[in-house]
Amino acid sequence: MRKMLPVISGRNPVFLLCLAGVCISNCSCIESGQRADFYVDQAQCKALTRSRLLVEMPEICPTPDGMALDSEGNIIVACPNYADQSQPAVLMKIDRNKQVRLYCRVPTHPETGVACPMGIAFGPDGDLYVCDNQGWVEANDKGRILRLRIRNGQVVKTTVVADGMAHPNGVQVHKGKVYVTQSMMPKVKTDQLTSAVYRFDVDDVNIKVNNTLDDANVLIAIKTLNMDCQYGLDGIVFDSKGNLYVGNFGDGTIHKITLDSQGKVTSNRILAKDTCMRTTDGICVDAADNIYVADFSENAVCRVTPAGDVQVLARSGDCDGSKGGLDQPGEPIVWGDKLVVTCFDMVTGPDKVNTGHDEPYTIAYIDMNEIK
Ligand SMILES: [Ca+2]
Ligand SMILES: [Ca+2]
Repeated sequence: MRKMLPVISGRNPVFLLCLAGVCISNCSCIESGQRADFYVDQAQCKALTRSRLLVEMPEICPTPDGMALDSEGNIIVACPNYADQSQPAVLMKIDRNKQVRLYCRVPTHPETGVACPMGIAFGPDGDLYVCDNQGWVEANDKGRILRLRIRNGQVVKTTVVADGMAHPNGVQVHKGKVYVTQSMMPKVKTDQLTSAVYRFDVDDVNIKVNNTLDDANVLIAIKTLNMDCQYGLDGIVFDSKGNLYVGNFGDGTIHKITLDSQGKVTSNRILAKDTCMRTTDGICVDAADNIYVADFSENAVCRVTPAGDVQVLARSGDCDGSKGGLDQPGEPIVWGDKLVVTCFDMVTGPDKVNTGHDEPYTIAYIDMNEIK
């Protein structure tokens, strides 16, 4: 029997506020850190165009999140269903005709009885790597990296790559390695939140993660300086040259990380930070190495050029998504001439444009011809 997780409201309020990325205290922020008043009124940030509706998702996908393209060019969407834990976590498929159907159910955790798929990425053999973020609703160390072999709508083989993770969120597969962001590492007792990128081998099995900086799989750890939004590394992508980029959600920054031929980190710097980009959730890259950023809190999508310049591409006010608005954008992906954006539509708080979870559950897009 499935064990139900509690609904997201009303439990563990401090943690939930932290998850929501809203003010957790009226602290005085350190000089070098981000703070709410760094950002300008978004009305001053002119968007290049507007988003449109791609598809409405069925009720089994109330909180669409991570995406990946399969070998046929279909979009696979992860649906952790935080907004309705009575729904089983699923992966959905959107084909080129914009038909939406169930791709597969995600294997549940043996203890919690649920699965919480967020970031997803295909590996070299077509297996799908899934961040199962068990700790998103309520803090725990039960998060997993799953490797799923999916055939004809069924998971025919499940491998637990890593287990015991506090908050796995984004994933990319690159040159035989699986790179994962852990957005929160509460065991690491630093004044500002520490988060990290973990790296596993594509063939790793049952790696036990302890969520400290002593973990052998930690590639790099970064603090989130914005004390108004203590939520760390989130979106993750590689460019065509093999540079690694991660978004530090609370700081609204994009870090550029370079690696040598042995995979060792050789540099880490902030590529982009802008008064018009408040939060950096999911990110993706185009053929010219522009990075697209879901600005979760601002209902906006931004573009970061390889030089680090930031443009707001589209932005929406508080909305339900029915007219194609950005209803709390979670992750973008380039799909032909469209920039497709999931609308997470879940989290509320004083720094969030979104004021409520609402039907319909939507995926929006931006016409890339309009943002050239
Ligand atoms: Ca909605
Ligand atoms: Ca909404």
